[in-house]
Amino acid sequence: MDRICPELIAAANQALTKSFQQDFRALGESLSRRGLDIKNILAESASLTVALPSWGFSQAGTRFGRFPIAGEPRNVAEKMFDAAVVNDLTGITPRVSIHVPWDKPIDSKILKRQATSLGLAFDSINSNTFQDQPGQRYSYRFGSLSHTDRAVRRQAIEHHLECVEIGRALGSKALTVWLADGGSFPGQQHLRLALERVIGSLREIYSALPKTWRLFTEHKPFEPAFYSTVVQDWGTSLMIAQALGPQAACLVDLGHHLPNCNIEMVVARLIAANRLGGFHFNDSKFADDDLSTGSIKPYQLFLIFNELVDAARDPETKKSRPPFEPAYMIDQSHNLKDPIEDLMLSAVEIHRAFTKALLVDRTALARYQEMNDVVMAERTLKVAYETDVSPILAEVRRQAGAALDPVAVYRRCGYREAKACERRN
Ligand SMILES: [Mn+2]
Repeated sequence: MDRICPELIAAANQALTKSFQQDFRALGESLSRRGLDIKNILAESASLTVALPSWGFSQAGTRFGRFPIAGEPRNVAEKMFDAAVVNDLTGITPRVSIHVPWDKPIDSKILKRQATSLGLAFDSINSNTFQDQPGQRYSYRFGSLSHTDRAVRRQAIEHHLECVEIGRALGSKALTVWLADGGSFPGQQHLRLALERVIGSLREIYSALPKTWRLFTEHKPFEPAFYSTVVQDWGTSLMIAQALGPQAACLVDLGHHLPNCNIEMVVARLIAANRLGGFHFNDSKFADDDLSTGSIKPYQLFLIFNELVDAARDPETKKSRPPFEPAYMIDQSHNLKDPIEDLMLSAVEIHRAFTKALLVDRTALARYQEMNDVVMAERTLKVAYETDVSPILAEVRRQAGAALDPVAVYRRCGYREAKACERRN
């Protein structure tokens, strides 16, 4: 069993049709009382797609342990089948982001062919210079692109050039640099020189980037370095992007901020600088980057999409070069949940936040902001946020041939049980 059969999805949808249609009609009526046409919202809502992380299909566990479930994928080809299940049932996740070397293809042509046959394409390619790989000449123990030794930096640069080559063969259009360099103790690293070396190394990578590609850097305040991460916040990430050139942009991982950080402000500033590259979606309670998207702070996710929708509708942003096209991707760890179920539900939560942001009455909001009417301005956002857009999300899925209720179909089809028999080590 490799795909969810379309007849099964259609039959499951058929059983829900009556109640679904009632809910959709009721929402349409309530939106029309607010001057909104559900057909227009539906069309805009259907424009969202989110990429899936190749590393998100197994139980990654925590530093304390890993509790694998039966039927986990053993290689990148098996991960592609799992990704196809997520996309077949949600209809909004048609791309996979590959991590090298964890999911380095043995033959990129064969992997690309498999992806195409599953209705999938490839998103950005992700590097890894935060672990030593077997056979590697120099260690990254004291850093990679920021290392004091030029030979180590050269090795890390070469790895990124290899990622670009693999990405080219797969049809990727972006390189995401996972840069964990930093120091765990005061005095360990010269703070300014470490950044200079990172920018120098990235310049060499940037100069080898195909002209149609983008290069994303991700910031993170700590971990694995516990005192000073070289790219610790969006300011440093922006400095790097501006030093490199127009193809470089900043990636915002929602879990890579210190507690209580106003992430929608970070997003607004990066948009203003025309350097918002995209997102790694996840959620966080304390300072982690592992929890399911929308599981802890759904209002924050909505407020982030509110900035994105606002910018997308702004005539000034429409004129920006390179164009305003943030890349959306999930980057979370699955410790307890079945990764396929969690990725489906996370994609739906991202879709939900985006669709709610489409409902914001921006004319009224601008007026209240001009009048300094704080209560009504906030209320305008809350009215959109409090609207249950589930029927719109379901209709987008239905029109894409996907499931009204993805998890229910997944549980009924027995995919995981079939894989548990097939995928024995
Ligand atoms: Mn990330």
